[in-house]
Amino acid sequence: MKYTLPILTYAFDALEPFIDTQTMNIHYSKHHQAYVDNVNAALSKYPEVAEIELLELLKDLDKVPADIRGAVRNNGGGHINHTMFWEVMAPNGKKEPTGALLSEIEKTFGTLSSMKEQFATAAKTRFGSGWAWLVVTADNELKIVSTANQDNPVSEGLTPILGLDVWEHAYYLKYQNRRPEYIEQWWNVVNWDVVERNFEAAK
Ligand code: MN3
Repeated sequence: MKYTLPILTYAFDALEPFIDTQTMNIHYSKHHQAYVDNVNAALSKYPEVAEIELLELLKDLDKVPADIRGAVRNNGGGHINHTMFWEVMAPNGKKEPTGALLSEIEKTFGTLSSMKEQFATAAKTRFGSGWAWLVVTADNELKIVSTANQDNPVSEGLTPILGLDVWEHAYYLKYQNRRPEYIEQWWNVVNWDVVERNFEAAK
């Protein structure tokens, strides 16, 4: 058992009313746990590959034997993606970016609200299951991208600093088919302290 669920620093009901208790509970205890269990099971077949950090494997999936590559991509990605997702949310986090990150957002997108709008568009238009991301490129620039399934931007040479899960399991119990409303409400629980820290680490 190499990988385990990360410790949640807040209770399942802490993000109410924006993210409901039941969704948090099932999402963390069932969905994320399944990604952890499945990536551990896949990697157990290749102890020498299991020695390599998951993030390094996702950066270069060719390092992963073909018969477990899909399992590592999907479940390893699921583990890494959800770990970031829990971290970038908090009940009483910093509500807006400031400092270097805000400057960079304004330089790239004009305004914070224009960045949020572009991010929301990426999240809304991701067909089926996937994620929207704010990433830092290899040229140290901010960019908004979306990925399918549990793909992580590191596989494309990008460093994510903020990620939003738009799989239906992330919002359906509360928002049903209203993904745009979920996206809009989600900004209320984003913890910009952590996004700023991710930005500093990515540069
Ligand atoms: Mn999810």
